[in-house]
Amino acid sequence: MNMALSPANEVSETEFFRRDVIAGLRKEQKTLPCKYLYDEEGSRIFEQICELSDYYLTRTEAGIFRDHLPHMAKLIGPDSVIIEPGAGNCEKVEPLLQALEEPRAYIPMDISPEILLAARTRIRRQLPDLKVEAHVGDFTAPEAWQGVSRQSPGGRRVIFFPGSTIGNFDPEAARQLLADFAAHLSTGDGILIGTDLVKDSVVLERAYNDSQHVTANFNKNLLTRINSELGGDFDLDAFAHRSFYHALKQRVEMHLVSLKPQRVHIAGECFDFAEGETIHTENSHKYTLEGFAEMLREAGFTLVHQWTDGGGLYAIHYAEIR
Ligand code: AVI
Repeated sequence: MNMALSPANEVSETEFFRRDVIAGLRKEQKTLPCKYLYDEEGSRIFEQICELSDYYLTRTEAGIFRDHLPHMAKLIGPDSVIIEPGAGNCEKVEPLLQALEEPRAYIPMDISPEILLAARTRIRRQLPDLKVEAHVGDFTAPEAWQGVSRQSPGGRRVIFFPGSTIGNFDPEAARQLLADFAAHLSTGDGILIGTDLVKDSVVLERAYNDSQHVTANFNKNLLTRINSELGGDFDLDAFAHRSFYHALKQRVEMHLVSLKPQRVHIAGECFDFAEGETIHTENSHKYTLEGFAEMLREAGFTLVHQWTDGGGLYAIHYAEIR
């Protein structure tokens, strides 16, 4: 495993978190970066979200893969190298690796060495001929890509980016991320990427305000994290979870609403909240097929194919550098 890029040590990670929290809560519209939703507990709650019947994204994406893997594998071709930024436990890629014709290598990238190590062991057991080259690092940082070879000795290199993770980037940042991905590829290489689609706001709002309140726990866990890691004194009962679809911006916004006027202390600073004031904690952008094809084009890719489910809820796009 490439450990040269081990994550920042614990002290500086907490310091980054402190700075981001203080800066975000000082803004006119209070905000917190959504990446902080994923501490150990947040990641565990997110896995629960993926199992919810209201949250259609995960199972719909899995269904599209199930139905169209042979076509995807045919387009990618033999001897491919699959690169997965933010791979996590690497579970989503397994059916693809199984379907591909003699894939040459799999390169998962993640900030957690423990998760990567476990996944590498599992994949090696299942596909003993596949070279698995895990890279520890944050895929949005250029350093994380050092050591990920630009050259593939065999077939094409394909970036695998499922889960609608791109939706959590604002459109400009998403375009830039795709352009950065393109810069790590060469002519003939590709990207296989999942996005949630624009749809009826009732369906979207149900997915992000689930009846079992798991998404509410996920959102509020950010306050628990600030309390425990930064010595904050957020009263969790004094905030409510709220998600809504912003049709013009084509995104679901997730907020924490202050239920009363209150003052919160964090790391020696205080923050005042009016009743009804919110902390904006996440955006989840939704795309049309044409809109995302255009974004891929702007980033330097040529669209090859798009697959959707029967209900038109979700899409997987395959594009190449030509
Ligand atoms: C990780 N990401 C694609 C999820 C989404 O749907 O935007 C995060 C999430 N937030 C609330 N529910 C799920």
